[in-house]
Amino acid sequence: MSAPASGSASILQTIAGLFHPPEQIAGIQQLGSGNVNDTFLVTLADSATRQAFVMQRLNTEVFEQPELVMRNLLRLGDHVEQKLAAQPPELTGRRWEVPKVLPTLDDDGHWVEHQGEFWRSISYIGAATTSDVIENATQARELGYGLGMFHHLISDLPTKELADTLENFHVTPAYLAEFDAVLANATPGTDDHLNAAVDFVNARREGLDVLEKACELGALHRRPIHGDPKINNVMIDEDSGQAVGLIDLDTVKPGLVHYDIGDCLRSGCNRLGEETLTLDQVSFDLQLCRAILEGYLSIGRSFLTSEDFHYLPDCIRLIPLELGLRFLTDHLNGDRYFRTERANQNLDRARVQFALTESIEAQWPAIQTLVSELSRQR
Ligand code: GN1
Ligand code: MG
Repeated sequence: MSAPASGSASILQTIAGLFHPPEQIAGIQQLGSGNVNDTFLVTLADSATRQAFVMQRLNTEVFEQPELVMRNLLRLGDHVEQKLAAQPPELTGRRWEVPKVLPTLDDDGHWVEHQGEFWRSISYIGAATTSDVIENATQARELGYGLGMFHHLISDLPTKELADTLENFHVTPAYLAEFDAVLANATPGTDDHLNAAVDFVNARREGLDVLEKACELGALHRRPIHGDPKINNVMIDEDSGQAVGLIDLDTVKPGLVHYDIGDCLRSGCNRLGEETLTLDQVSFDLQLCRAILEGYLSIGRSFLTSEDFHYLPDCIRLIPLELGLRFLTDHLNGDRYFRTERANQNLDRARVQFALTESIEAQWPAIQTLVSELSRQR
């Protein structure tokens, strides 16, 4: 198929037509609110088999080796498909779906490189939705359950079979080093919010290596993880309200389950969501935290060690602090990593994560009590 003359709509049509017969494509629209890749929903006129699929342009500035991302996705898909075929008892009476990589029409490949862009398609999970902001404790429990089930299903996928597609992802000391390098080159700011955010990080340099150190000491071990299990990556069945699967699998790679648990909690326990501008009202909701952890542990209890429990409070504090640091660094660096729609958006996002971190610090004894109470229920 030849390249389109011009215009993004025709490019979308062209690319979609490489994954599905063009005459059956009814529409293409933007999907979701991701900060890194571009995602589109392709609806089909022919409803006999699939009604829609998801098409994505991978951000190759972030994922420098997209072929490895695809290899991981395919490996993960095979593994989980086999597990599901054996009908795991934990899923009895539950729906569980895994987004599948779709082949291209012509040569049975799984992606398209077009004018320097990398495109792939995956199956669409119907009758399920995601939300950017938590709605209630039932949803929180399902969020936790979804992550626990995801971890369970990939727990026996050998890490050596997954490529490291994003070096130092969630390695907080590496983000701190990047922050320092960017800050050293930044012109001194006169913005009070920016200066306060920099001060916030400077006051918290100690202990940012807590999880990596635990890993070096052998207390924690790398396993396959999702990498990005925030609230809008957990699909909830429209009828039952149950979690039916995790999407956005590009960051599946070896890591610590603590990165995932911390990320799920920082996202699920912030009732205002990560784009809020009412900073003074941002707080970490401990009731939601309990609900998410209970949901997670209904599955995760079987594979978490007492060392894993020991480091749970640390990851609850570390991951929002780390994300704030990542947003702040990107702001100082000219917004090259996280997509923005307005000036100072990454600074504001950083401030939200720092407000969440502060709220976590203020509730530290209660968080420790909660985790030790939950760990005793083993
Ligand atoms: C990015 O693209 P998206 O929205 O799924 C980021 C995550 C952050 C998240 C914050 C590969 O995820 O680590 O937690 O933004 N993904 C990557 O919204 O860096
Ligand atoms: Mg993502």
